[in-house]
Amino acid sequence: MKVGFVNIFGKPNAGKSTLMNALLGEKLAIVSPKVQTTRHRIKGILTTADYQVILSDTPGIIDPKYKLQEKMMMSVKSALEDADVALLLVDVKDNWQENDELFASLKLKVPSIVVLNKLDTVDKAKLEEARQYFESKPYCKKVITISALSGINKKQFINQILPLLPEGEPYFEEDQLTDLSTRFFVAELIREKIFELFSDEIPYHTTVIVTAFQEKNTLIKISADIIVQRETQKAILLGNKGVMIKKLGSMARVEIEKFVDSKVFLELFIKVRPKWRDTDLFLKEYGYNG
Ligand code: GDP
Ligand code: K
Ligand code: MG
Repeated sequence: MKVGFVNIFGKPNAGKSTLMNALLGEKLAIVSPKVQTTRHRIKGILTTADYQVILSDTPGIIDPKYKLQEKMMMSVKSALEDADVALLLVDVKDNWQENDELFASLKLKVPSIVVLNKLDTVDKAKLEEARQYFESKPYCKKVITISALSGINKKQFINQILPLLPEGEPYFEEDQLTDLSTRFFVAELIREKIFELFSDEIPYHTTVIVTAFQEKNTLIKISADIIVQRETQKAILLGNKGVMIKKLGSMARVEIEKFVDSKVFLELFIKVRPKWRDTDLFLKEYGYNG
């Protein structure tokens, strides 16, 4: 069977996480209109009788400004190194040349497919022009055009990748969807709601860690810590008389219940950890290993 690692790269907001979820038919990667929502490399595994495709969603490629971002870019680097095929995702209405320069700078050693995303936002002529632009680039084996948001033809999409994958034995059991824990995804869903509810810098100064996960009869009891850098950020997250944290809790609970397919009791605590984004010990504790 065809077996291989297919890693998704691109600028922030190209739609990497949306594509990953569309291919898996399951929401593994959180999505937001804000850049740097994705902080980890997230694997999603597609297995049939004919193939096992191990997809990786990665953080958008940026110039790191603090240690957390350095760790994020290390996870991109490791994904670059173990890919069998690279999917280079482009928001088709974004500047093509900037994307080209980024891809050229990656010095890819594996076959690469340029995926032009958000075709719903441009006309046919523009899309064709973009296709021709990227087809002429040395790193580009082929161009695929999609709208990850409107839904993609999964079979057609995978069929374009399979010829580029090696033959081999599967790495994962056929029913395994990901290599990360349920606790990780629960924390991510809470983080997604923080991106939705709070503007400005709050989401970027915040991380979430699940501290307890207990199944009790028909209910799952989950506790999570929300880590911020300053008391003022804690006050914003709490809101007047705790109104914001309550709202966050109920929005996150709805998403988590869908994910774990069970009723959930969710308890959130806010903790202040000055400079956690720049402290190796904290980054490690919160699961940012690069
Ligand atoms: P990432 O940063 O590359 O992971 O991008 P996300 O998957 O988080 O998506 C960034 C934004 O683009 C979100 O608001 C998505 O809903 C939006 N988006 C993703 N794919 C499409 C698409 O095909 N069409 C349109 N119009 N928007 C999209
Ligand atoms: K995003
Ligand atoms: Mg993402």
